[in-house]
Amino acid sequence: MRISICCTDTKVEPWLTGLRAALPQASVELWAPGAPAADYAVVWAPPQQFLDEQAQLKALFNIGAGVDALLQLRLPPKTRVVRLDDAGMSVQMAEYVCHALIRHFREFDHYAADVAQGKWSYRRPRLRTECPVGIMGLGVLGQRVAKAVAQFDFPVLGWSRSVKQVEGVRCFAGQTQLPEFLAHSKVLVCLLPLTEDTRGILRRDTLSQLQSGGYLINVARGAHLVEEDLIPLIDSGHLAGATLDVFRQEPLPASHPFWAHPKITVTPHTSARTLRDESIAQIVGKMLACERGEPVAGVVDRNRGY
Ligand code: NDP
Ligand code: OXD
Repeated sequence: MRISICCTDTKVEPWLTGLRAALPQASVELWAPGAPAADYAVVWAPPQQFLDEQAQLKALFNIGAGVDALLQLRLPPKTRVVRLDDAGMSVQMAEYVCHALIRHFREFDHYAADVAQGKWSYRRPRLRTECPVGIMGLGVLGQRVAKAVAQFDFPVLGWSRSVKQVEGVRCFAGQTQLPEFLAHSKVLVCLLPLTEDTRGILRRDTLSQLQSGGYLINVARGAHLVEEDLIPLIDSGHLAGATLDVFRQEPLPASHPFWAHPKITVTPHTSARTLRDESIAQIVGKMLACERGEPVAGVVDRNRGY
């Protein structure tokens, strides 16, 4: 079995060492132009030349959950595209979202500001029943986040493409149920894949449908949000603020108004990092399953876009 690694913006040596150690019988090499044809590839943001040269691949393993950037490239038509399926990301995502939610709900930023001035002050406790959390995307990450949020007794709503039943979650599906889902949500968490259907889904008319005093947590992709629409909604008081981990342009340009806005928290696309050892174990397991002709989880449906 021949495996090619082609990852840009990533330290590749540890992936090479890890894959070689896990598959001693395979030939694992870093790709270079003109390299021999491989059976499988492990990729992150590969150049088009790689895909053009490696048209015979049985499967491409993306070392992330989102495949929006990969699907923009011209892919070999018969190659399966496989994404990471959790691999240690869902617990990180649950931590991140719960942290952002609780920091907002318990007004910890206000307490920090008071304490910084030496003030011992109290705020009126808020009711969880008045803070329903709507999660857009009930996939691997969205369901894990829903479970974590529900453990803090917030009412949880979820929205997906297909109809779902998830314990403890009031589920909505499809475009027709989007207005009802938004109208019943106060905190909105975006965990959708970026597709033609979801690009720009967080915009003035959708965010305006959230309950007044709403809060946005975007941990999916920057292009879900129409960035120009956010600050006016916050400054008008309709939204109380936002926590954003992803941006249309990353790194977020130094002049971007999100950096300085007092009600926007920015983090550098770090809510759920790819964990190398877990990911290598998952990818190797899937390669071996492919060799045995068995089905694997996380195969991307190119028509759906995720
Ligand atoms: P999944 O594919 O498991 O889940 C996607 C969910 O979105 C599914 O519930 C799906 O519905 C729903 N969905 C897709 N299209 C629509 C639509 N048009 N309308 C309504 N619902 C829709 O993905 P993951 O949970 O693994 O990951 C989600 C995204 O999170 C990734 O694509 C990536 O962009 C982002 N991400 C961000 C990270 C970060 O560090 N910031 C880290 C990892 C991922 P259905 O169930 O019906 O198919
Ligand atoms: C991913 C990401 O998609 O890190 O895995 O954004």
